[in-house]
Amino acid sequence: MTIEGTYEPSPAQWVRTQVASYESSGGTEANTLRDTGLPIIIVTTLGNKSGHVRKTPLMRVEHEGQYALVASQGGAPTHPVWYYNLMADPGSVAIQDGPAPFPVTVHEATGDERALWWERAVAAFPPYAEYQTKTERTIPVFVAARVS
Ligand code: F42
Repeated sequence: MTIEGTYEPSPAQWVRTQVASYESSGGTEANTLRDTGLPIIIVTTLGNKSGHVRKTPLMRVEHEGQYALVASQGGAPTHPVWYYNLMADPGSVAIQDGPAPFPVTVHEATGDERALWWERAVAAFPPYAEYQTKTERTIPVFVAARVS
């Protein structure tokens, strides 16, 4: 299953290279954050302004088939712009975690749900905790569930 539209690769070379390698190898290559050994997933969204297909590597935070998508951007003061794509069209999202992408629906987690998924996210990728100390903004956490 794919999100229809013109794919617009990331302007960041390391990101678009990781996406290309991950997809062309069916998720068997370029599937970690650099040499950390920590797994990543590829999230496809629809550009909320361009309508183009955007692909974003994110750390893999998975629990019983659901995923957290953490809009950390290294603790930058602003959200990554894929955040606005998800907010605009949470029904046009796919995750690739292995050989092929699958459709998901996402919602932004708040309150206890966010606290639970934040704990899972930091367990999967401890730097998230440090990123949160670097910024005034509360790092958004989306929960993605497969569309059955
Ligand atoms: N980023 C995270 O936030 N969390 C992670 O866990 C994470 C892990 C990770 C692992 C591996 C890796 O290679 C990268 C990783 N990143 C992680 C970085 C992530 O892949 C993104 O590069 C980063 O989050 C920034 O996302 P971004 O969407 O802000 O990317 C920018 C650079 C970008 O692509 N900008 C485009 C451009 O042309 O400047 C526009 C993209 C876009 O979606 N445009 C929308 C459109 O309509 O087409 C409009 C968006 C708007 O409303 O302005």
